[in-house]
Amino acid sequence: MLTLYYAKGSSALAPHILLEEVGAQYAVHEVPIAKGAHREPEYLEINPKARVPALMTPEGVITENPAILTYIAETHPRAEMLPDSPFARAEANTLCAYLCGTVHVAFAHLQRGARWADSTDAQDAMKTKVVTNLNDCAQIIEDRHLKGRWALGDQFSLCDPYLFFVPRWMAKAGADLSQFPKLAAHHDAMLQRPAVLAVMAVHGL
Ligand SMILES: N[C@@H](CCC(=O)N[C@@H](CS)C(=O)NCC(=O)O)C(=O)O
Repeated sequence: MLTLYYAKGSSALAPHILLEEVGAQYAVHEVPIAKGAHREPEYLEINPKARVPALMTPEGVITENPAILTYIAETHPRAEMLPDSPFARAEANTLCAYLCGTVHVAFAHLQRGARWADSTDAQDAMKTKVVTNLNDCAQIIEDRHLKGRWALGDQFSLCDPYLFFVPRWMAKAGADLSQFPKLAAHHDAMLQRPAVLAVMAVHGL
């Protein structure tokens, strides 16, 4: 049995959607980060980084969205959430790594600037760059990574629930999604999927 540790509305939504999409047997455990539950000793034993998501598996805990998404895809091969060819897999990895290491971090400068600077002036300066940085990321995704109706083309994959977050991050930051028609269409297509709607309801979205 898998257990997903999640906070409502957090990026844990991505693996949560993927678990639903692949028909996994799983449980969820809410970690309300707004109440600081991710910093409590019980959760730090699960993930000492004090972040969600984390996925408890029979072999141990996995953290970091790209690793969690890949694990779910690889343990449910019949759902075909990872492409077969090494090159297409590398493209999937590239997008997930970009979302994790660049886009999510660019968004985090909006509310989590204290991770990088103590001075409020510096934190405010970081906030002023968030929309520009997210727009730059969105342009790269629009031009290079979004290959069709779904991220990798015609086939829904592990990238799609993660990519779903980009418009959400942009909206929270006040960026204008209408400049990115492919990303906007992807977001609309995600909202047509029963698994996405079911998981969003659990997250109160
Ligand atoms: N690189 C991590 C980022 C996880 C992350 O930053 N999660 C946020 C929620 S979306 C979090 O736990 N924030 C709590 C905090 O910053 O204190 C991943 O991809 O899983």
